[in-house]
Amino acid sequence: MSHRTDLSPETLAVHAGVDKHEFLPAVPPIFQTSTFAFKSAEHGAALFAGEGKGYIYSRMGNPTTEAAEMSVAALEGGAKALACGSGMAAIHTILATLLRQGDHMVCSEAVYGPTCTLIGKIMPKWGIESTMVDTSNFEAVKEAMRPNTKVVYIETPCNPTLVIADLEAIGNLAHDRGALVVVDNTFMSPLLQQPFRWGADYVIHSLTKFLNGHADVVGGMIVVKDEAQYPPVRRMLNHLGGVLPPFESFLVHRGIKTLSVRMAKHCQNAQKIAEHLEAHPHIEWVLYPGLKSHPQYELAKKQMSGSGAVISFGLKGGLEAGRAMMNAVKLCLLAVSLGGVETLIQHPASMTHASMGAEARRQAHITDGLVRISVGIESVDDIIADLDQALEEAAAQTMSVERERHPAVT
Ligand code: LCS
Repeated sequence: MSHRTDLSPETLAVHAGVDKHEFLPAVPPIFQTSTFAFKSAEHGAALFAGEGKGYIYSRMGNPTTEAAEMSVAALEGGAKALACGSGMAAIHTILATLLRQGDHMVCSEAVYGPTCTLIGKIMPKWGIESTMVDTSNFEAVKEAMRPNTKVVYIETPCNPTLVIADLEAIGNLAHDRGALVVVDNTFMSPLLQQPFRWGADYVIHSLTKFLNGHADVVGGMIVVKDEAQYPPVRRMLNHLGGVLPPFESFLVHRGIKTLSVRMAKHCQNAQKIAEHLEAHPHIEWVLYPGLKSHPQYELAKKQMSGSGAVISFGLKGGLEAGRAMMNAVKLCLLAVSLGGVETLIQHPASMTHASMGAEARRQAHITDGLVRISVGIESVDDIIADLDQALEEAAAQTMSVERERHPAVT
């Protein structure tokens, strides 16, 4: 598995992973098979011994899955990649590879809810402790490091608070202390941020989001920087078993071909919507890395080449108004997930980040009033019209509830 490094990301998105097959198809075929026949007993034994080229069993490798893996590895500038059955399977697999009983990890405090639950509640059962910190605060990361810290796990921008960690500074710190850096690059995709350039050792993705981009696959990816990092992760994935099946691999590889045009449109739409919301009379606050008001706006410009599709905001009427707004949208889908072509709106405290528990949410500044949208690639005017009518409806409803509670209010 190797790829050219002289090509631009737009070109790699279209071509990487398209190996030349004997019939020269423009698109790699779907090897919808669980197992592969050996030419002889000796051939089978050689493949099991890791000698020679060939496939054994689709949990241990499949050509269609490999095509998707090569594509993401090329885009991230990594050596190899391993496709997993979900983003969570990718996170579990990489942490199980890198950590053992008695180890400690430092983790961004605002991460996708189930990531927080895996690291904060499940891994301690296996003797692996963690400290959750605000990774946008370098001093806090430094303070959280212990002699047995083996992994620093970063989501940047964080889900859903969109705070941004300085990948270069944290990478240097972690390496000085003998720890490895794992970056969840889901919110950016390799088109907008390449963590290996800033010192990351492993990059993971939920393929479910921008990489596949069409809301029809659940998948994950682990990308390794150097070839030598691959075998232990491969062995762990083979044994944990959370692999991506061939058909899903095909869909992901197909989705990636349009990643560059989708990301450009996502960013363009989201910037306009973030600016619109920031100026809207019913909106209390907006967080989006492309707004000058974002606390790490300068850092975002340094390590990201676009601001992404996710915007978090709060309404003046708080949680009640946010709920009313989500119930009033007509074009946007009231649904979790992000990074697909359609605009989605959801409420992290009661949905994606419910499993973390109230205390972890409070620490991570995931307030009850926070509403998150993932901006799709529809006409931006249509999205804005839908958000505006939903905000008006929410304001009218909140006002009438106030009137019922306090009849004196006019
Ligand atoms: N990492 C990030 C940053 C995520 O946002 C998600 C899922 C995952 C990992 C896990 O990936 P999965 O297993 O779902 O493929 N985020 C979701 C979200 O914000 N809404 O629904 C899923």
